[in-house]
Amino acid sequence: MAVGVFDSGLGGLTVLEAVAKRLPQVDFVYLGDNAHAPYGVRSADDIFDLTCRGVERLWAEGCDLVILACNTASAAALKRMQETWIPADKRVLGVFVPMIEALTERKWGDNTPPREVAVKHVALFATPATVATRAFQRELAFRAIGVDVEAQPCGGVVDAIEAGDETLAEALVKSHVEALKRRMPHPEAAILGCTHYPLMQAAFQKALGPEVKVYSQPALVASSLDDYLKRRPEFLGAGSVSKFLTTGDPESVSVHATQFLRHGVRFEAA
Ligand code: DGN
Repeated sequence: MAVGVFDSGLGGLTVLEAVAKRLPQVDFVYLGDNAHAPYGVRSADDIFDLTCRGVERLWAEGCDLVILACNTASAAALKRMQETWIPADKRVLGVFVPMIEALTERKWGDNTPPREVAVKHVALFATPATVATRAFQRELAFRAIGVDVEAQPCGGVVDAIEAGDETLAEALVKSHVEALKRRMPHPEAAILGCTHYPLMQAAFQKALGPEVKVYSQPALVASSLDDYLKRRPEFLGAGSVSKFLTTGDPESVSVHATQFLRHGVRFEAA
């Protein structure tokens, strides 16, 4: 049985690369909803509908477990999907919980009551839609008390990365970090809550300063999935297949993805 990885576009490839490297014995099917990207500026209802459609497409590929690599989808749609829509024989996991578990030094599935943790001031960088949901703060409150989260909507960064304009992306990161620091001058930790930001991790670290611990998703999601699959051996396969689907134009998405990852990827029409 393959594991599905869903994203609004190409950013989730950063997560796919990390999970495929960590779990070479698992088959993955990636679906990028390029026809409707970016999600970061859409309404919550819209994001819910598009994400459900994408997840259904991955179920049709035999992926009974789907990871929402997209933070915007995880923040705006996952809770509602879990409460109202996902059938009992399927699982859909998001990307916030692995970061929160790392931040609060909890193990996967530790559901004990919230407790004090070492980190008290956390900066969250994400798309405007993700920030607006406050989903990160809600998930954190289940696990930790006494943590102050300051969230910075990072408008423009995804578009600059997608356009391959590294200079603009760096300038935007610097100005978003400065804006955040005016409200929280000394964060101890920073969460990069968007699929694209791992590509700008060095710029975030430089602007934040060396004393700030930066949490980036791909490796944390990979390690959390590794823990989860230890209890679900039915997902272990030949590990040779990664299939790439897109709702957009496969030719141009393949070209774009190859530039994004700096190695060849071939997408098929979803
Ligand atoms: N994949 C989105 C996220 O992680 O928030 C970023 C791209 C977008 O749709 N805005």
